[in-house]
Amino acid sequence: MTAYIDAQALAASRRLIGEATNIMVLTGAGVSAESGVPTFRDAMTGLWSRFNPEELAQEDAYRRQPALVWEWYLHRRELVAATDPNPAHIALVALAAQKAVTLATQNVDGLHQRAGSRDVIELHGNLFANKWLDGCGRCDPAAAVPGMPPRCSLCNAMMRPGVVWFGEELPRVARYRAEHAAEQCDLCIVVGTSGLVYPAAGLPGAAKDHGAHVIVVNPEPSALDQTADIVLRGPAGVVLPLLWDGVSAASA
Ligand code: BJW
Repeated sequence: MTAYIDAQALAASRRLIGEATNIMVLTGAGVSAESGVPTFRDAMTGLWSRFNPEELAQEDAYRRQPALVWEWYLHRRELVAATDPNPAHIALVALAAQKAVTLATQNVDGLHQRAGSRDVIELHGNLFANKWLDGCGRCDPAAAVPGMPPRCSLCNAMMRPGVVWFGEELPRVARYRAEHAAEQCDLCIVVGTSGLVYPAAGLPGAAKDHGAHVIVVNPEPSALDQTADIVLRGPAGVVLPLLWDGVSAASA
């Protein structure tokens, strides 16, 4: 299964990881693919096959069709709840035990945290969190009126998932922490993202501009390949465990 991963690129990556003192990891949907979570831009299946996720993940879509979009999120919550972290998530926990690592994820699935990663920077929020759309300030989730979606019993505001939709600002602390990590790191490892969505996709470039090396792990070409010093073509669950395996030896 690993035969097609370039051995020289792997060895060079191990060397960079061994030498690094401050590593930033940026993950995207591909890191959870081997857990069975479809990537964001994978074609949706079953009942959802006629919808485009980019069109559903917007406030406008929610205002127009709240029941439909809420149901999509409930479906995804169920799907993710039935999955487990895979060897890629677990390898990142092992790396953080050996090196100073800041982990920023675009994923909303919480699988890094379930694997044991701490202080994960969630750039796009969390699938299992709720907040209010146009709430009155006194909205109480415990007193929400059940429905599709649930509503505030006081002002009738709609509950919405605590994720970042297109056109919305990223959580400020998360964005600040990620930008700071990108500027401070000496190695940025980018795993399983198409690199199409900003501002997250700008982080590896910022790291490079500040002198860091960049490694991209992805079985397919991505928009961030051109920023990378090394591209490792392979699934994260195979590539990452091979990389950390070499950390101690390279550091010695
Ligand atoms: C594997 C694998 C395996 C498969 N192993 N790999 C600059 C330029 C152009 C546009 C913009 C810009 N700045 C901002 C914008 C607009 C917009 C944007 O970027 N649009 C582009 C699409 C053009 N950005 C925004 O709107 C952001 N907000 C913003 O900028 O606000 C400004 C503002 C300031 C002040 C006030 C108000 C506003 C917000 C972006 C929010 C993104 N949200 C989503 C949805 C989250 C909720 C949900 O999940 O429903 O986040 S969109 C979606 O894309 C999701 C993802 O986190 C994100 C990134 O996707 P990702 O992770 O890369 O997944 P995929 O599917 O694209 O790729 C998977 C990859 O895995 C592939 O490469 C596979 O090959 C690979 N893979 N198997 C490793 N086994």
